[in-house]
Amino acid sequence: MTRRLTGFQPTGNLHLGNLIGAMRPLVAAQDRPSIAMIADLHSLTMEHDPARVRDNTLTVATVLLAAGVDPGRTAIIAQSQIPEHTELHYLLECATGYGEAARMIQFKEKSQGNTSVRLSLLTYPVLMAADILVHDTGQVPVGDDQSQHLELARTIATRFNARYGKTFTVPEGIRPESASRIMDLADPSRKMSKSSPSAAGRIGLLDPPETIRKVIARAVTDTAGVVRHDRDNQPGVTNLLEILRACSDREPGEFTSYGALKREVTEAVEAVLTPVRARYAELSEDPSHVRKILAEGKAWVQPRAAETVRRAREAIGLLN
Ligand code: AQP
Repeated sequence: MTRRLTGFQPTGNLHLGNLIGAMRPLVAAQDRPSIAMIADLHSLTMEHDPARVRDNTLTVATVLLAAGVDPGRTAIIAQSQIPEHTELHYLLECATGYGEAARMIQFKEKSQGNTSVRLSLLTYPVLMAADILVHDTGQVPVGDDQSQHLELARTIATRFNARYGKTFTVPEGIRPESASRIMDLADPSRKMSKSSPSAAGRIGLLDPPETIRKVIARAVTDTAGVVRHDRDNQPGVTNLLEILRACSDREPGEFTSYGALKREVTEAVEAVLTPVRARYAELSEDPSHVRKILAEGKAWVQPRAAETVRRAREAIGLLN
């Protein structure tokens, strides 16, 4: 059956968007072989605090478990602990043009106005291609911001196969439903994001209930005064309706005021996050358990990754 890979950067501030858009679909698809990869190497492409990357890596693994990812069915791995990712990265760089990497929109956006751009930011999409190809991944859930990178991964795989012989599975992107894109509560034109400097628009998965209540109470709405699902004209209200739908698993009813809508959203979000928080607290009591899960995930997927690298080395002309 087609293998699926979902990545999470350990950049802190995991939010409701990560849960609804990525963790829940991962849990829902656990009848298929899946890998949840914590992309710690990717988080080194921008200014970073070493201790935080390490802590955040364990936090993401713990939150994945708390959200219901079953390590018996989904391998949870830390990217850097499987050196085959970086070995394949180099081989793929030898099949990628400089121009291909430099024209990635995310590279342009993240490097713009930045005086010290890391070389790894340029080559990030090639590492992402290695992450996907090394595990013979058939499906990658991608949002709009990653679709160009997935296209590059497909191009590199296809080119490598054509030039050096069939080596890689060419992956397909699968689109999350548009409804699963959760927007920032303070600025609903942007997606809810870990790296947004302001926490005003973010519902943190581990935030206390009171903080979440306040963030929802202050969510930007509009002056229309009616609760309608209208993404173009009422993006804030529509986002709240989408959150409600995702958290209560039913179509929202009628609301007479924005206050009433926000109260119901708060309750629904709390109902979803309370068990995640409780499970997270339990798991945090024994950090060695989470490290063991990562070690088991590594042991599970590494033989296949090593075999892919062996094939790629052979094909490109290296001694095995
Ligand atoms: N707002 C969102 N709504 C739905 N899904 C989302 N995801 C991210 N934001 C939303 C999904 O969460 C997974 C992990 O994302 P990531 O760690 O790769 O980071 P990202 O996609 O770059 O978005 P973030 O979490 O907001 O981080 P920053 O701010 O660092 O860019 C992915 O499957 C993603 O689609």
